[in-house]
Amino acid sequence: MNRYLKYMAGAVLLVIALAAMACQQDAEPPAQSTAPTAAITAPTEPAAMTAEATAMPADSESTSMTNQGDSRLASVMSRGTLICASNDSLAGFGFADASGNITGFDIDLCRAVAAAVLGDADAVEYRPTTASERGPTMQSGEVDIMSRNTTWTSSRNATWGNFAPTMFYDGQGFMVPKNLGVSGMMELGGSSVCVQQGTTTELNLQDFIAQNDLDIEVVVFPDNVATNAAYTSGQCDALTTDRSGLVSTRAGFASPDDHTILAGTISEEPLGPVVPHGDEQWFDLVSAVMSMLIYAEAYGITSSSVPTAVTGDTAIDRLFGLEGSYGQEDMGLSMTAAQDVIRAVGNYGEIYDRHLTPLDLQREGSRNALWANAPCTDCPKGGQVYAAPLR
Ligand SMILES: N[C@@H](CCC(=O)N[C@@H](CS)C(=O)NCC(=O)O)C(=O)O
Repeated sequence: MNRYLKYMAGAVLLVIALAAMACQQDAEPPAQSTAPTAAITAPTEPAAMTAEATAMPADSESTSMTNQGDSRLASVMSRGTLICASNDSLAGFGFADASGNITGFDIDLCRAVAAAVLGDADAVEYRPTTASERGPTMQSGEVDIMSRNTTWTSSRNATWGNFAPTMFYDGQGFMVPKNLGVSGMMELGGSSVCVQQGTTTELNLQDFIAQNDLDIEVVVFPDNVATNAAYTSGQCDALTTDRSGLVSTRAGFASPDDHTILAGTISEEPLGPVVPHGDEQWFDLVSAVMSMLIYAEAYGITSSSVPTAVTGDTAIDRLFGLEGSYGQEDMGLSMTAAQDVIRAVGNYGEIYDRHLTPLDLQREGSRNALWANAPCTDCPKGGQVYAAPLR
């Protein structure tokens, strides 16, 4: 019996020792997690994709600083301004006038965040950023937000920052001079196409050419101005970018009617704001500002009808901080932040009408209408514009 007990005790000890060894092995990081960053760049990816997804700033110190948990909200508040990477050459979305004032649909999102955090929509410092500068700019941590016709993709999400809800749903298209006689995208074989580097546009064009076995000469330029100038001077037969970008660009031509935007799109381009990785509170706050704009429209509240006393409508009262909470305390927002936001920039529909309706970018019937059963009575519905409910 004693011998049997001794045998059992030995067996139990052996099992415990083996289990401990196994646990230790589990605790080791898996081999692939220590693989060098370069492994992310699959050799089969097109060069442009590789460069876009992995471009890192020469000195990544400031990136690690933001990743260590410094509060972005605290630094914006102590600085007194929001630093916003923007476009300055795309009319309607982000465009600088002769005196350097930047306005547009994307710009108003930065203004809305500044109003939410600082109570002042003008407290924004803009950093005009070309397409290829976007990755390094986000990774450096030098801006608080980027709001600039930027497509949300998985690799950008993994390497540039977190994308807040989409502000404009788009797809890539082509524009040609009417006298080229091309009436569809599949007729572009044998032509040359101008495109800007560092964009999803450039990558999608490569896919489109390969998939359809088209003989297209791709002519790449470093920025918007150079790309458009090359197209208008006839250096290439066609211009490709997001359809909204084509509409905006064509509106600036001397003779817009001489150019056709071909029917159809070759990609998905959900355009929205990005915040640096490493600060969830800041990401949540920016996402909530998008919710404020969208739900203010859904509830029929405009810049001139912001309530400051309880209305009796629970959802409206919660949004404007008059009753209940949607998490303002946890996000570091004042209870009445939405009052400042909507008074300063208006609701989503007002922003759209101010900047995009003049370009003839039809909202009604497009994906940029509010979701199908949004509660408003006089807003365009049946689209995809939607964000986290405020509660
Ligand atoms: N949505 C696409 C294209 C964005 C883009 O940068 N488009 C060009 C052409 S419309 C632009 O805005 N360029 C301005 C610049 O780089 O100065 C992306 O995110 O890659």
